[in-house]
Amino acid sequence: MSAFRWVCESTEGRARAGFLHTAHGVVPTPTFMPVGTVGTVKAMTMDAVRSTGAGIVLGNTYHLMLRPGAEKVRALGGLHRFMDWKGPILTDSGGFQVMSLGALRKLDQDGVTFASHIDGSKHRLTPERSTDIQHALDATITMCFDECPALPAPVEAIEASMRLSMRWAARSREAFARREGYGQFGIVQGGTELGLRAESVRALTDIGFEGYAVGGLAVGEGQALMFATLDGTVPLMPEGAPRYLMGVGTPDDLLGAVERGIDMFDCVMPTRAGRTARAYTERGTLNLRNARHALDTRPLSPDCDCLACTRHDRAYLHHLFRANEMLGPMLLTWHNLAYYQRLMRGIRAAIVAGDLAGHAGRLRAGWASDDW
Ligand code: PRF
Ligand code: ZN
Repeated sequence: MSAFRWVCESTEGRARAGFLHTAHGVVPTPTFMPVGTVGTVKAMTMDAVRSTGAGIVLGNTYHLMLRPGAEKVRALGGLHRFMDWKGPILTDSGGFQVMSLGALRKLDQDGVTFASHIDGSKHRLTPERSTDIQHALDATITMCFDECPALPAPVEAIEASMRLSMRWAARSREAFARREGYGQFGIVQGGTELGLRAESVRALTDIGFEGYAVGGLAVGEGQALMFATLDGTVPLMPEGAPRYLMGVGTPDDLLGAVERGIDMFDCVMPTRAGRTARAYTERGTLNLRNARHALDTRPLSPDCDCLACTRHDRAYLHHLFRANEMLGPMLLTWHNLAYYQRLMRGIRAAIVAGDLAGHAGRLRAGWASDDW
């Protein structure tokens, strides 16, 4: 089995094309990870997820510890077998979900105590417990247990939170069981304060991880501030390790972040939007519930090889959503994930060909055209 490593293939400006080698296979980067929160990419079979070209998926410590429970997943052969995904799986560490789900919670220096959003039962997560759970799930990539403050927040609060996350990162690393082909990522925090971001990168590189994530963004600061923060942060991160921007984003966010040196992404957008009739395409987004699609016999996107685009037309998709049929969310989730994977393949090919600048211009012109 090969060691966990990221190998650069080519660069254009700060953008990188490479390969992530793991115990569960090799993933070309930049890559987008579909979100499989509770051991399922909602509305999709794993064969359908595979057919879009996805190479790695994400799972969640928080949700899986509550249901069915990490020990149950371990007893059932680990998350790969449980959900039928043989490729790499990255699991988020839980802290972000405890906060973002607004669960009743109490944060202290040691960890966080919270009430389950399912039945109100009391649970506790610490860096050690989160890391152990991710081990029980058999995550290919384990994330550090961190805290992500909502923005805007007072600088002092962001500073204290970042320093807490760095102490938790050291404890997460201590608790991590090293295995060939498996890795653990540190998470850079510090809001939009570049000085705090630099301190956070130093703290994490001193500990040493197989990869580094940028957390604490896309939490209300807006795209311009997010990009400015990446401009000041990513160049400080180790060149030889994969870089992951957590919870981002729109196609335009992904393109801008790749241009700034990011290799990995995850986001609920393509799957969540698909369930609510919103489609991402080369020509911007559209809502299939809109009456203008009722008699439209064109495919959703002529460039797409997904089932929704090759076997059905816009009028049928419109009908499915108006009739609240479950095939509507299924087909549109499939399409959106196919679009996100096609987007990443195109961006990667452009970096390798040395034409990211030209490709980016054409992508942005297409999204702006809104040509229906
Ligand atoms: N930390 C963790 N998970 C996350 C984030 C974070 O800061 C974000 C921020 N966009 C999304 N998911 N652990
Ligand atoms: Zn499609």
